Amino acid sequence: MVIRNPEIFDLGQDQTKFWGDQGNRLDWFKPWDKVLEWNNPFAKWYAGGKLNAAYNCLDRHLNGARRNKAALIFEGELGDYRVLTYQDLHREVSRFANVLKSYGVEKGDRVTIYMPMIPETVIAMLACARIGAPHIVVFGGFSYEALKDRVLDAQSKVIITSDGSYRRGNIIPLKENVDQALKTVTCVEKVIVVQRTGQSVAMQEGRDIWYHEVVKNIPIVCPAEEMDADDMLFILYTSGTTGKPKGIVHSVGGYMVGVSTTHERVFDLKDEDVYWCTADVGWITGHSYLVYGPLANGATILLYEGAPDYPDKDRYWEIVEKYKVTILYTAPTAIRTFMKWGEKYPMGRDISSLRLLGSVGEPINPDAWMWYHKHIGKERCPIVDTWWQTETGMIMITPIPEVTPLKAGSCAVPFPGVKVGIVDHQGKPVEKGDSGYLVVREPWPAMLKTVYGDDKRYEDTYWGQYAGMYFTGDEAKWDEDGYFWVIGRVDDVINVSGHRIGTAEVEGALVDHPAVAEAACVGRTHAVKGQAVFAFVSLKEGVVVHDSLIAELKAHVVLKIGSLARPDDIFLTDELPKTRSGKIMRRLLKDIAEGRAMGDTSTLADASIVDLLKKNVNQKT
Ligand code: 6R9
Repeated sequence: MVIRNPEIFDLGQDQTKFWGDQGNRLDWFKPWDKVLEWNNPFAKWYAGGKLNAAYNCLDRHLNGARRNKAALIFEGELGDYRVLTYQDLHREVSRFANVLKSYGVEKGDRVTIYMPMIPETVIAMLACARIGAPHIVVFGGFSYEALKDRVLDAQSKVIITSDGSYRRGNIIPLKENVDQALKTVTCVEKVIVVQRTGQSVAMQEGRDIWYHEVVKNIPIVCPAEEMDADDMLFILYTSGTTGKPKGIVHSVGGYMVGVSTTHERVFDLKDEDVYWCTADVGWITGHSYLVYGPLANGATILLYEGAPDYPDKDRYWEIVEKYKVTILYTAPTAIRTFMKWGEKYPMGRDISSLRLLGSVGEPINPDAWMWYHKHIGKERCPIVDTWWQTETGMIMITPIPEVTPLKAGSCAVPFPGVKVGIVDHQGKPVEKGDSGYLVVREPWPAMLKTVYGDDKRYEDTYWGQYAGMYFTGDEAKWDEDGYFWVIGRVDDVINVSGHRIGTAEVEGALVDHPAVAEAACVGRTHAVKGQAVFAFVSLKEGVVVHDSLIAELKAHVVLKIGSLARPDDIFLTDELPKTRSGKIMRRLLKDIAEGRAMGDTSTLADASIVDLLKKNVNQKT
């Protein structure tokens, strides 16, 4: 059934030969000695090679006609726009790299970027890459507490932020959040502030600097640092099963080969494309397929600052029409939102320039797939449903346009050079037609290098479940044609609108509130967001329940993490159902939250709690 193009699929056994060939797509200061040094589970890809990510995204495009090609088209929420050619972007990146150097940022120093979706954010990332300073991009929707955790864990020396960020006509006070976050932090020496919204902000003498002032008199030539292929390119924090988010470390060589290869092949990139990835740069999709992959390939990227419904619900389609976007890469939650708003919005705009559509972040339900295909792709554009993770760095399972026949709701087959499998709880491969845990069987170039500062956590979390296999935390099914259907997470991670939220993080935020004794969170199916957070909370003895308590608890989660983690429901209960050994029975709570018949309660310490919970939840919802 699957038509395989021999040129790109027939790898035989030799994965490293394939990735060795792909390595040649980049410019290297020094060629690698060995494609892969595998010291299970620690990999060194392109060992001995030297390169620079920013050089590969910019300098090498400057020799021919490409230097005048649009590298970045920026559309502001207010409708303002800017276009930077490759030459422009190269100049701005070099200039800002010199600014960072002038403040003592050296190779290996960490820099936190807490910004809106504006050109300076991309410039800042590439400037860090140019001088070999790993960046930590923190999503602008995270609270100051979440920002502080990340700054501290990475021990950042510099923060780059903006005065504020536009969101649906409102302003999010990013600089103010940075000030709050830094109250008790000592590692940060400088805060560089981009002026975006123009609102007044407090500038701390000696620490805070305006971007537009410091870039004025700085040289525009800055040589790119020669980095080992294995050096760190960036850290990106993501939620896991335990309390604190993990700093996922990606290294320069393997990551750049992985993202540029997949970006070109999966999106069937042509030189004249206008490529729009709607993900925020605060997520891995923004890193790999908005910045590094496309720019390494010399593509024209579109960067949109704002919300999809501002000023109206056709904003995305207005942008497609305005810039003649050819490739659109977005998330199922966005597609379901567009479905809810109705097809009149895309129909009112000329979106005929689109030729390829992508989906990422969570399983796409066949209904949403069909709607995307019909109303956006006009039954003409292939849809690439791409499965991957922050940790994998690059797309792992995906159709290849014009090569892999598509099935609505399936992410199809592994990318060439990637070996994934589905195993049962003993680690044995399941038969076609069955489901099990999704694993990766062999190292791949853009794989995470480690968890920042915690090699053991890296080993235990990802390679400790089944010997020699990378554990994804996802459950998937294999069909008769060998197509993969990802079902969802099997660990304590909730996927809200394509964003990973650890139940332990939300629980930690709730118990931090003085009224709360205990909390347990589960994901509940949600028509638009995929999943929503449902929290069960027991209060401390003597706490008086007042009308605004639930709202107060929700606000506390927003303060600790950000609005993306706000529980949709908080349910107060005297006790949480526990096993006799004292473990909270999450599966049971999930069944209750979903309104499902319940599973095995035989190990429950006090079965009457469940009846009570179920009755009360049903009454409430
Ligand atoms: C790229 C990204 C990773 C988790 C992953 C899985 C889910 C992502 C998916 C998908 C089904 C797809 N996921 N893409 N599930 N089909 N096409 O989203 O990274 O934020 O780390 O999330 O997202 O559950 O394990 P990240």
